[in-house]
Amino acid sequence: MHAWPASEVPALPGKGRDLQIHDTATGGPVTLDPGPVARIYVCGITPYDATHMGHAATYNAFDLVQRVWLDTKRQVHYVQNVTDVDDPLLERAIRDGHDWTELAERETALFREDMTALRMLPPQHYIGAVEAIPGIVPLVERLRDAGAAYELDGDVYFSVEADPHFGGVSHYDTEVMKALSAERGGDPDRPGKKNPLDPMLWMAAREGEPSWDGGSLGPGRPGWHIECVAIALDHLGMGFDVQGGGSDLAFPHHEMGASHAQALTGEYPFARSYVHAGMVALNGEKMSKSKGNLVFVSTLRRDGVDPAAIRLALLSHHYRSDWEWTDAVLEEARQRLGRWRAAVSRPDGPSADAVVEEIRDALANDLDAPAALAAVDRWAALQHSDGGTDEGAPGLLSRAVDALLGVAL
Ligand code: 5CA
Ligand code: ZN
Repeated sequence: MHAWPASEVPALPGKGRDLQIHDTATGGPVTLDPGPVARIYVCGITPYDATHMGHAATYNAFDLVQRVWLDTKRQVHYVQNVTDVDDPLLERAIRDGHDWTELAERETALFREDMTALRMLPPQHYIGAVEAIPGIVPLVERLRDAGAAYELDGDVYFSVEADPHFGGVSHYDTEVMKALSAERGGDPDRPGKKNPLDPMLWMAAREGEPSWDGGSLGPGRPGWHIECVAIALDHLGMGFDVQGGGSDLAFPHHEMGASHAQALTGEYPFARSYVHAGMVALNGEKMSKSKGNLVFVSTLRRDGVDPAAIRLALLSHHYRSDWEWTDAVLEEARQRLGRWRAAVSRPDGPSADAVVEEIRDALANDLDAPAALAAVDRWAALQHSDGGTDEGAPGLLSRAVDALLGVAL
């Protein structure tokens, strides 16, 4: 699949910072130490509805990770998937009487537009589950042949016991895992499974559902976790720097993905860090397509809201906190954008050199975007009260806000 166009990232004077970030697997901060090419996999959307503010907040967090890396003059190798065949997508298509491929294509196209408008950096590889199927089948066959997977009425399940590190991403106990598995696409109560937590790798063709050639597995379609594993191994390999997504993906998705890959390769770890963004709520409940309590990026754009204001609204919350989307959050972001734009539109101003360092320090410290905004706020307030004589300052500040926060002033 094609991704979306990249907005340019201005180079800044001085030196970027190494990123320290909270890793779910170790439960604490880690200083990432990527090579000259940093590798990141971020789980993409299941395209059965438009991009909501929760999605946007999660992609914003991983966009910041990349901007910090780019500021250290590293290259970034970024891979993202699109779960363009899965139960919720098929169910929605049937409910609304749409063709599931058309629904997926339409919503993916809208997602690209939203990401472009928000100045999110595009992945180098944007891969759909359907196009990944030829790569998924041999992985499932290998797991089965190695005894790490088994058949149940034609479906193929992964055996969680095949990975000695199973549990090492989320660290949840078995009861919590079972509950989350039932909630998030698993089937812990299906009779005949070796372990209730075992996730499906390959689902045998069902009447009336799409299916693909599965070689020795028979016709069917892939399970959810193996999709991301196949795409990540194909384009990044083992031991990539960051596996990212919202906190609802820590278990089962990222736990199972890590175990699939570790069982397949015998290597550890799948990812060197697992980074999870908090959940955005609306009216007290997690924003979710299945619940329908959503504020869409595209609706706000259609209503004339500046995407830069949407982005500032996302940045005003720490990525790891759970927060609530409200009109007041957006209004505050609009006002901030207005103050910042007025401040950089003057030909000179207070020196911005220290502000650039403050933004860098804030982001390097577990992506503390609110602290970065506060630093820019202070500069803008000084500009509005005292002004300044540094002719390069407004330009430098705009470039820093663009390069490090993805906001065009
Ligand atoms: N296709 C899978 C990942 S392989 C999937 O989870 N798709 S999704 O469309 O449901 O979610 C896309 C991303 O948005 C995931 O990282 C998910 O954790 C994140 N996300 C979903 N809802 C919210 C929310 N309310 N707040 C923050 N992030 C969210
Ligand atoms: Zn995924």
